[in-house]
Amino acid sequence: KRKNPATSGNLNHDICDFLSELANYEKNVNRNIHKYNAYRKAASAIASHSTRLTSGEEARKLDGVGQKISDKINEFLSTGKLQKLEKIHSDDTSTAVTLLTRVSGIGPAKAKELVNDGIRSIEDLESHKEKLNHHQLIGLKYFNDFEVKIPRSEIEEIEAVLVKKISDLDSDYIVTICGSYRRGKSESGDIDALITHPSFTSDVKAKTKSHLLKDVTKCLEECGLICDTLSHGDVKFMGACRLSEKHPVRRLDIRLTPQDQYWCSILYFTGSDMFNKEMRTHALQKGYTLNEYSLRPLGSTGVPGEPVFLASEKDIFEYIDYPYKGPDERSV
Ligand code: DCP
Ligand code: MG
Ligand code: MN
Repeated sequence: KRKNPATSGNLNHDICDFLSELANYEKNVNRNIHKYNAYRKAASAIASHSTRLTSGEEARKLDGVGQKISDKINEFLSTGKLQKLEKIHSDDTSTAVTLLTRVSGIGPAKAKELVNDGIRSIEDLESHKEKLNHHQLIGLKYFNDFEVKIPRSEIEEIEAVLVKKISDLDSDYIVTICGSYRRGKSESGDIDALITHPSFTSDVKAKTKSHLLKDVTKCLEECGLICDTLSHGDVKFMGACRLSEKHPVRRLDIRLTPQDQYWCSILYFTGSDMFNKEMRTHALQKGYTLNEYSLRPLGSTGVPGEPVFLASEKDIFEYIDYPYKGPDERSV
């Protein structure tokens, strides 16, 4: 039986760490999403392995670990380091690109562009703010705060404020904190709030209901929880919040979902992203297409039909014949 990494220690965390670092390098520096996914898949399989790996060959037996990664594990186990990583660390351009992508709103392409312009540090960014858009400026302003993980207890407090303020506004709203918090993690990178309201269904244009999200963000701004906005659309808010002056500023994402798409949204927004990927692949094998909005059967020509009616998250698993996993079993 697989151990749940959300609740138990990972005996191979050093191996997972170097695989994650290689994954980020592939994403941010080489912009190779395939390799990024391959390293992450291997890291996640190894993270849920219940014993300490003693060789690459042993790791090779796990789903997602191929020969190249197996060789790297052998090198790491015998020398305590990795030539490939040593080389990456000694490369100034890679180091600078990796650093700049840690700023919220700066992606791999923008980071490369900045490095090409001679910008290599956070201090350099501070003196070239004209190169940054609104989101990136807020990312820079809270660079240190956003890097700090959010303890579960603090999200519980933020959840209480969100639920109280939003239900005072209109008791018909339903608020659910998703993301790693819903998966039971003891700390999270940000707060992912999903809201729905009975007056918003998929047959009405999001534009005509965008006040539902605006009213919420306005109210949370007025009570001092939201302190900055990165972006604000009809159904998606990205911003920053803080419980008090004494707390770090935290990243807050809020999504407004039509009521009839609630179960697919909650499944999507709970993740993990790799779990979603796996589940969508499984759905396709069973003749369904699954996304954050709906589950639809694929006809013989591959054209999606009407969304199936769902009354729970469990229904989605049942339709595609996928063994049910509770949120705390979805961190892989
Ligand atoms: N998501 C996804 N694919 C992506 C990004 C996100 O499926 N490329 C979904 C699954 C995630 C959820 O959205 O769990 C929230 O995204 P986050 O980036 O906030 O990730 P987590 O909440 O899982 O982790 P963290 O603690 O880092 O916030
Ligand atoms: Mg999150
Ligand atoms: Mn998020």
